Amino acid sequence: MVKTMTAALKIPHFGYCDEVDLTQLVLLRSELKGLAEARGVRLSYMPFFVKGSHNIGLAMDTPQGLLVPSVKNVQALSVFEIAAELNRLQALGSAGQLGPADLTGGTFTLSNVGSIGGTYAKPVILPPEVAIGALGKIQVLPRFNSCAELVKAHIMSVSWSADHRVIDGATMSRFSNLWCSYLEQPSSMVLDLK
Ligand code: CAO
Repeated sequence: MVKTMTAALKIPHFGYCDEVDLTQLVLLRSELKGLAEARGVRLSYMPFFVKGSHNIGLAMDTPQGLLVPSVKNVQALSVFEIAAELNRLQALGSAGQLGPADLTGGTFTLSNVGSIGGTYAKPVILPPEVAIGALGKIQVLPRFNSCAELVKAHIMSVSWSADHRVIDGATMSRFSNLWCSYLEQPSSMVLDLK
């Protein structure tokens, strides 16, 4: 952690925050959670957040401190397979048994600090990666829908950091909009799933 975070300080960080309405995803997960459990896998929200085209590193709070194992080639895995892989990494992390194969090769990191608490963060990039996202706690908050009606919404904030030598603000904004749109309308994710 000392070596990588010191190296990270050389990166000019660009920060970008937004909120995502997870109301439909909360409903979808509640429908799928029992099905996954019947097949021996605990399904949290992370497998939905992770589903992209990368080796997604997951910041993990373990008895040995911060570790970042990665789920490899998430584009080729189903949400269920990502959940199973995350369960495996979490079990190894808790037992202090994560090895070099799991701890190397990440291309993008997500830090779900919201599983402990907090709304916004200023995540530090894990070199040689060029971007990272921190996820806040999912909160039930009042929001207006497209018909200007007040509704109960499940809101999560996301805080991205990007290496401004490689990624500009507009690119980060377009990426964030796309990521949020998949999670706000999880049925659209199903259409593109492989
Ligand atoms: N908001 C609300 N609830 C959340 C949540 C969030 N952002 N994230 C997780 N939860 C819920 C889960 O859904 C789960 O509830 P259920 O029992 O209903 O499924 C419960 O909290 C526990 O989830 P979990 O933490 O075991 O699993 P996960 O897949 O969501 O997260 C992991 C896995 C490894 C990312 C997480 O355990 C962890 O270690 N987080 C800390 C990361 C960290 O330390 N970041 C800082 C890095 S900089 O030092």
